[in-house]
Amino acid sequence: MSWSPETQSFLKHSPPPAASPPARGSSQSPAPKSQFTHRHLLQLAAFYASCPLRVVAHMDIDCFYAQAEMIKRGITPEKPFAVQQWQGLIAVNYAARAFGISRHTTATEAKKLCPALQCQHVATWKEGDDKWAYHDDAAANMATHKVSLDPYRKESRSLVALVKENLPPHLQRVEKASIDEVFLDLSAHVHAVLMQRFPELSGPPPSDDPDERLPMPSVLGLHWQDDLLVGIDDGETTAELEDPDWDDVAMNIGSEIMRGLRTEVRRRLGYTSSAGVASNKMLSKLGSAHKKPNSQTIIRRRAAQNFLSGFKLTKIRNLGGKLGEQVCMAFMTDMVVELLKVPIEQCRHRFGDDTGTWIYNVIRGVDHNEVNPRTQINSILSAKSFRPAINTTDQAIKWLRIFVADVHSRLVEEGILENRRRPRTISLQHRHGSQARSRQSAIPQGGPLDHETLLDLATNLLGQLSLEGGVWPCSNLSLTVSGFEEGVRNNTAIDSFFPKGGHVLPMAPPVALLKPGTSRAAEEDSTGPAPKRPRRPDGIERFFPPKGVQKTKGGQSMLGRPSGKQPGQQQRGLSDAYVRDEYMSDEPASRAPANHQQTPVAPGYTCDQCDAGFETGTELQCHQDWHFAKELQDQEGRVRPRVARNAAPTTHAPDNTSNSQHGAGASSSSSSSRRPGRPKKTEPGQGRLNFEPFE
Ligand code: TTP
Ligand code: CA
Ligand code: CA
Repeated sequence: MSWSPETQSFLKHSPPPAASPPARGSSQSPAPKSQFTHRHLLQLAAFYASCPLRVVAHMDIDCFYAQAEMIKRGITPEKPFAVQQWQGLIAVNYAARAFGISRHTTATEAKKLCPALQCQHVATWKEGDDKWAYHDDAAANMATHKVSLDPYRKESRSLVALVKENLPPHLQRVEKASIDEVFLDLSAHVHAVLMQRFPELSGPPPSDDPDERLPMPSVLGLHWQDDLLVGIDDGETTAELEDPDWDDVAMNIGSEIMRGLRTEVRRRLGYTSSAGVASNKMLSKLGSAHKKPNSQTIIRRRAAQNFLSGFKLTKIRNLGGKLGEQVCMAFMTDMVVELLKVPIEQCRHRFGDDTGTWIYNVIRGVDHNEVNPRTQINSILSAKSFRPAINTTDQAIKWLRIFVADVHSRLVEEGILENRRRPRTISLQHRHGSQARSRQSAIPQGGPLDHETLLDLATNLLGQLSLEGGVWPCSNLSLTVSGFEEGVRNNTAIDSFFPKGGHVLPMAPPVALLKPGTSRAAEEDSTGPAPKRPRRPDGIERFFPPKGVQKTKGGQSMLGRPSGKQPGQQQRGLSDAYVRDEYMSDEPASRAPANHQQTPVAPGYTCDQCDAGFETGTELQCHQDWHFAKELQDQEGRVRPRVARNAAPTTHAPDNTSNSQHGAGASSSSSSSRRPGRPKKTEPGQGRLNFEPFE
């Protein structure tokens, strides 16, 4: 829906709703009025994040991987069932949870707690295979298997497609929040239903004043069916609400929409789910986790503060990491109910005006984050942690082959064969002891992006890392393709190889092509007959970088091509975060204990905004807090160094430099050592909020 500039300005200048509506039937006000106005209604139709009638829902599938496997195998919900990864459990159904089994239980312990428990190991890629499969012996063969989450990704796609199909196309905003979750901004949909059911709302304001209050709703009570309705004070209720105002009616319509949607998910895909319906993302997410499985929780505006009072601060979205910890330390409590006593001035004094105000508001249930209707992925990662570490190039290449098969099969799902979507960048991350390094290069845009091309590019990157030494033993490798372009025609990007003079610009070609006697130009000129691909050299010679390729320096690509933004290429900014499945690493994102012969394996956590890799969920959370705080700051467009200057949570923290790495530069590198111009690492005790812009 698009609004004229006049309408937009009209919508923006909205006074907040009155604190409370005038009493019904009071002598001063014979015709009872709502606390909401005609302007609020228009804001609702236009998805205004600050609209007090806003309705946002969050839906999360119950014990997702477990249900996925159970549905596939026709196992009924009352049978205890868990999904296993190596010796740990990564999803446990509710029948098994009744025996005290959780994601922290090992498969062996779980069997003791419930001998009838059925465990299914996740599908794996077996070393040497070119397709994932369910292997009975996977748990005992961690060194030669790599987890495939393809079955769950496929289900996740069906879920998002079904949700979108079942909401009116022009009134929906769907954000895929993780592999089994979506946020929905139901505002415009709810507005349409309101107009249909309450024709008295559809006319212009009688006095032409948009700030004129609406009449009170012509309903005496609202029915919430089986939903859990969070109460205004202690206790929860499913009872009707007397004297509802329009925000309650809007929420009631939202809950009806969600009930219908969840029923459809159950009917068509077989999954039970839980949902939270509230006025914003933060509350709706807390709501969906409040009562599981197969339930939905409604948090009306008037119940928000009561609902939040019982939570620890760190349970609130974006406060689960360092920022949350700092707030708890600053005010000596982690309970929201206590933090509600802290005056706004103190919050601002400790955390700066913007962040302080945000903290003050969020614990009161105020959150104006938009539901971001991205449902497409913008990067694909395949990774493996090695215990024991690997020590040779041959071993590494075996894994690169698997990564390539994994990434390629997902590229096919993204439409690579039809040139619907195509990534621009490939990167290889490597871990040796505590040192993490990565190399990336552009993906040539002409010609097919097949296994062989991907393997050449990946092997080339490994070669570049090898040249620097310090590669073995290697404890983790991961391959990422990112920066997807939409609707790439077969040869569209080939044009970009030809500068005005008609010379071919080289783009990180496979190493083999740079061996003496091979013609790079002939190979890349896919407008002519395809030349026969030269034999790939074996052994270490593969790892020497092409002639003329140097490490990135001063914005120049490794091939001397400027790595800046290319014409027509979209610059990737912080707001362009892509949707990525939560648990894409080979290891359980948890806490799942390692098997008895092996030391625990650090899960590979990757930031969905900048590709930075982390070993633990806490590190990732802390890093994401940094993004979040910076985004807040950027939104304000102001810079107020208070707590710390230029502080970033890790050396991976994104800045302009790392964003530009996602550009079309032919090749670039990054490592965990600090580079000039990068933000300094936080000192112990130093805060991390408020930033100066990066030059
Ligand atoms: P969750 O939604 O966190 O959990 P769940 O769906 O299993 O259970 P719940 O009913 O409480 O929502 O995660 C979704 C899937 O992601 C989960 O089924 C398995 C995977 N996962 C991991 O592999 N490791 C983890 O640490 C977590 C939290 C999830
Ligand atoms: Ca879930
Ligand atoms: Ca989830």
